[in-house]
Amino acid sequence: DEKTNKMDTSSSMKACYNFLEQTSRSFAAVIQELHPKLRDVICIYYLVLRGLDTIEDDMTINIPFKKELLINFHTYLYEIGWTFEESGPNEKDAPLLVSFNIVIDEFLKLDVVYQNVIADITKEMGKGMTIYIEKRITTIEDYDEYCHYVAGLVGIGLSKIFYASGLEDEKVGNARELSNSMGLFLQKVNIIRDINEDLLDNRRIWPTQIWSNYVNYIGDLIDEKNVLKSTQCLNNMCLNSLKHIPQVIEYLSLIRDPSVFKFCAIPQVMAIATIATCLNNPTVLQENVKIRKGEAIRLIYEASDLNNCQKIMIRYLDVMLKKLANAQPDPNYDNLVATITSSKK
Ligand code: PS7
Ligand code: MN
Ligand code: MN
Ligand code: MN
Ligand code: MN
Ligand code: MN
Repeated sequence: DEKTNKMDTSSSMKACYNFLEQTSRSFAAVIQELHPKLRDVICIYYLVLRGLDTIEDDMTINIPFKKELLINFHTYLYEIGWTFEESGPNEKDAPLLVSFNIVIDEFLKLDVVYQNVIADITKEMGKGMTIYIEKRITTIEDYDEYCHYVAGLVGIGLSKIFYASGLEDEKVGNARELSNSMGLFLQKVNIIRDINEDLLDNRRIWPTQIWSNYVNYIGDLIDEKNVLKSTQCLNNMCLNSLKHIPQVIEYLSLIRDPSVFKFCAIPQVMAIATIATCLNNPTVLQENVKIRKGEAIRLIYEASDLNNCQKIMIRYLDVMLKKLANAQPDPNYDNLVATITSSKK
């Protein structure tokens, strides 16, 4: 049945998988391994949100026009032939928007239940991105709200799709808070790891409520003369992200289908490994640190069930405790040790 499914793949769906491979190194593999009932839906869901994010990230589009595009993006999903060709030269995902009509064709072939979830999430995310064009991320509450719009909503939509496919229980479909945490953890790790590149692009995502305890200006975080304070700030950001781990484990415990489990779990264990690398690591402030290739391959192989995922989590939490034991005095030390220790239970 998997074979017939592959033979039925239209040339426009094949083009969509090509876009997926071009735009995401990490998600392409896990999406392709999904149960045939989910593979195409999630590929299209990914490409729609990637298109929206490409507009959000494009700093060459003037603000009134960008707002209009973000707010209305969900309606373009129903406009046969719609494309966008004015994306800036620095946007690596521009080809997707230039050929977006292909994604629309495939979107309109999806079951209406899936179309509705994708369009609703796109609408809410576009609205949230528009709010944060002008609104600064000042408090930790703002930070969680921004991450909800750009990643928590992705998780909420995925859970609804899993339930609609019949592969997962209604409990998953309704798990809003846990799904939100799945997205928040991934997004926060991305925001921590990308601090240098985001600041150079004039994107300020670390909340003032956190960085102002360490530096006078957000740009000072990547200035080498502030390395001690900035590393403490980095550790505070790591601490903030680690609080989502218990909910991540709880969400994973609800998942039944093995392909859905791997799809959900692999990005989360990669994120844990990334935080373990970033913690107390001043290199993060200067460049984009990555986990080693061999480590990533091992994680993909290992993250096959809940027991293994808990083992992986504990392994990395122990790595973090060891790193902290050798660290300079840090005001976050006690909180970090307490949060890490309680996550292990
Ligand atoms: C539909 C799989 C599994 C319940 C494009 C997966 C960009 C971290 O900013 O590309 O370019 O550096 O490195 C993904 C929850 C969302 C959250 C968010 C759609 C997990 C548009 C991923 C992905 C929920 C906004 C990719 C959130 O990082 O970012 C599908 C459960 C897109 C998930 C963005 C970020 C994703 C992200 P950047 P990256
Ligand atoms: Mn973005
Ligand atoms: Mn982005
Ligand atoms: Mn980026
Ligand atoms: Mn990023
Ligand atoms: Mn990225």
